[in-house]
Amino acid sequence: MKAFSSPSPDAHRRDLEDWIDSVARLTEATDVRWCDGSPEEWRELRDAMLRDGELLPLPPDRPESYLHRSHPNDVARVEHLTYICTSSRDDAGPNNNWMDPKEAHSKLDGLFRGTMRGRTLYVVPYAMGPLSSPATRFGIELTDSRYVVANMRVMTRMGRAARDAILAGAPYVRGEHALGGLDPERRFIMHFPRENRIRSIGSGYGGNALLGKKCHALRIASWQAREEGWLAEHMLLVEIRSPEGRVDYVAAAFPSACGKTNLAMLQPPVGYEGWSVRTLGDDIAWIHPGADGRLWAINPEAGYFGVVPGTSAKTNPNAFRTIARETIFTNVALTAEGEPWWEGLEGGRPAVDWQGRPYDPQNGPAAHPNSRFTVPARNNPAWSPHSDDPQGVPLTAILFGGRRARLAPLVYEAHDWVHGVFVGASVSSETTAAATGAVGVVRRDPMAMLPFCGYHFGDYWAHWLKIGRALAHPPRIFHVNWFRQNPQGEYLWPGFGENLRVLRWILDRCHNQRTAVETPIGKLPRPEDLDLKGLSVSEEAVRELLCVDPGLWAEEIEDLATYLNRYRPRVPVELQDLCARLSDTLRQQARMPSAGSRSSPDS
Ligand code: OXD
Ligand code: MN
Repeated sequence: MKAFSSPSPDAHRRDLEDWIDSVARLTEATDVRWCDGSPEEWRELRDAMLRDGELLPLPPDRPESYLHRSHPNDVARVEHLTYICTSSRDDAGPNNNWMDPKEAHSKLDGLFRGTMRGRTLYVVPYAMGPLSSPATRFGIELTDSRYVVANMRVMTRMGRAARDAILAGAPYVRGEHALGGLDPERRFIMHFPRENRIRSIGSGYGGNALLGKKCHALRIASWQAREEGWLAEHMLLVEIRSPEGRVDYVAAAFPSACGKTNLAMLQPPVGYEGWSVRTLGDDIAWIHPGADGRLWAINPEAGYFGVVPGTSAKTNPNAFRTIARETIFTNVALTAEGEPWWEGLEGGRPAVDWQGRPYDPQNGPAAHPNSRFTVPARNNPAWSPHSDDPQGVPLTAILFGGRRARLAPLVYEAHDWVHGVFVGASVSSETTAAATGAVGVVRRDPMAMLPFCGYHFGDYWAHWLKIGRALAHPPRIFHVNWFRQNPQGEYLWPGFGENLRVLRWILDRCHNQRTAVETPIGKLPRPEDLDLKGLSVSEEAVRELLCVDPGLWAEEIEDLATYLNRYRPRVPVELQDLCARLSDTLRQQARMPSAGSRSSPDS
């Protein structure tokens, strides 16, 4: 790896150089290396990591794949140590931890000081989005972690082209990352939206350390998006082609562990052979109003950083094939033959757990439940070439969803954009104790953005409303729940590939080809509106899946109103009014005597 020649003396370059110099001086880095993203650079980096045990080789049947083991105290995002630093606390909102920027910088200066003594500071220029897209944004991450460089190389368009664009004057986000001994007491992930700057110390884990992802593409980008009139969302992006050749693009936001990757990589079920479902993105979508009055979306990322456990040829064949090569596994177990192993994988047995200890079930799962794969998106057999379209793809529908055992029906459609924003604001998910089937705690996670929105949620919802008001052809908004259970705690819907049946109804609705039934919470299909051919779901289960219980919903809306009140006075009045009206209607319905106390669309 060689350093690039020194930049020409214009102000932009000087600024950039001064910044890198100041970080190198503060951290006392021994040397500074620009990354160019070339194969030679990767080989050199990889060989050095293999030499030092930072990467472990995997058998040759997994070409170009490696295992990395994190420090056991550093295996997940740390929401309680993640801050938005704005001069006014109100701008960050109750949905974020806040620190005054001056105080934050002085704390971080102390923590960064001397952390790279004897170490190399890597300069990682990257693009979020296809290089030729007007929606694309740039960043530079400074880091002393080779694992971060290796991951950024996969997750972003990293290297020479991004560097050239930045040197030519493109604005960029400044990211500073130091491992800092991985001390949880000295760990902070801080965002300075007014400075386009991120400073992260004390963690080498994905979302804390790969600054292009959650930090840049969601927290900083959501702030920029509000100022510039677009949306930076925690959404998958998927292309669906019907046998008649109709092509639709759908964006969907679900909280963690609700099947975003599975939906993005959906394999059409038996009977849907003429359909094609292709992936554009599994985690983040940047969405812009187009001149044609529609919303257009790009996936700013170039790779997947997905949860490994549960991935199998049965649950997600596309993901399974995607990670067969060129994959960095983080914190999975190994078999006696040295093959990667995780819970949910069919076949094989763990011999060594994710910490490198002989496997002992007493120590918990063999693979860490948050173990990850990092892999280029292009490895996905269902990768959509439209992922590289500079203008993005036009959205037919936006989906919100969560994991609700008893409450939300399989699918419902928002009445209009404002109601859709309300539906997004109501996103929530339950934890379930799988062994007992007991229903757990509800976590409210509006638009699945709770850990990722870089500003006050009240302002965020107002921004969503404003975007919608300007659209001549807004996508329709739906809510889905693949996780509805019967009173015995059994799932009523098979999920996975069969979800295409629900998407089919959704898309037909968008093309005005299906009717729906009005309920207070939105429009629902009748059982006969869903294509259930060849599916062994009982009529009773379907009725249950499409049932809206006004009593439960009245309680839900009350709980939601209490939650929204936390964001007053910035909650848009439209949402408050909607909440109040819906609450009245549901309460009235819930008080109706016997027969009317449960309303389902076919009753
Ligand atoms: C992720 C997350 O890792 O949302 O994508 O937690
Ligand atoms: Mn995510």
